Amino acid sequence: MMENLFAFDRRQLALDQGAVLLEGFALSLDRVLLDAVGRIAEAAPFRHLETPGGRRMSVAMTNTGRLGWVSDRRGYRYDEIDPISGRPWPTMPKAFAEMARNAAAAAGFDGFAPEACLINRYEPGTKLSLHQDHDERNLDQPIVSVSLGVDATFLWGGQTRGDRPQRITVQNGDVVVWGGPARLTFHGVDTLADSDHPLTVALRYNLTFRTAA
Ligand code: MD3
Ligand code: FE
Repeated sequence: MMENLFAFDRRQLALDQGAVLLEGFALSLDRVLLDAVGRIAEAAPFRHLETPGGRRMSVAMTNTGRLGWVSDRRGYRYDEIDPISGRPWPTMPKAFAEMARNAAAAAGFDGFAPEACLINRYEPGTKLSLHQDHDERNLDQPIVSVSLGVDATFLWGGQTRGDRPQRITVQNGDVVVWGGPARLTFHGVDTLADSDHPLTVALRYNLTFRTAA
């Protein structure tokens, strides 16, 4: 009985073909995930990557897992080595991989085994412009994204850059699974507003789990 308390208002919303919002799916793990992010960032600090065009990204990033997503003047790619430390990325915590696998399964993608978890950190004023995630070789595998801290507005367009994006608010603990026909959808995050969250104060974190190889 007690374990079902508050479960009634957790919606599972189909945002699009292949895109499912699992409201609050990671809520009971929020502290565990944020504590782990803190430990990961001690070994692999958040940094503002340079785009191939030479611009500094406003989102700060780090990674955990066998592979990490990096960007520099040479392009975007997955790498086993953190270019700052010269060492492998911190090992992906079991709780991360298990949560991502369970979320993917809840959205209809069984057997998801993430190799990379990109961790994005947003402060007020940070945004992520519309883009596609196509640096992964196996596009049959979904991407699982977990929002932590301050609310944000996801933008997701269509299959071409010009499609007018739809907007949806994502909150601490929300998980979105993007797969199948939604896998190459253009998406981004609107400018983060000034806000206050009990666990992260002004910040938002997003974890994206991917199979990269
Ligand atoms: C839709 N991150 O790291 S996650 C990214 O909130 C990224 O930090 C955003 O986009 C963030 O690449 C949004 C939502 C997301 C992730 C992957 C997708 C949406 C997606 C892949 C295909 C379609
Ligand atoms: Fe993306």
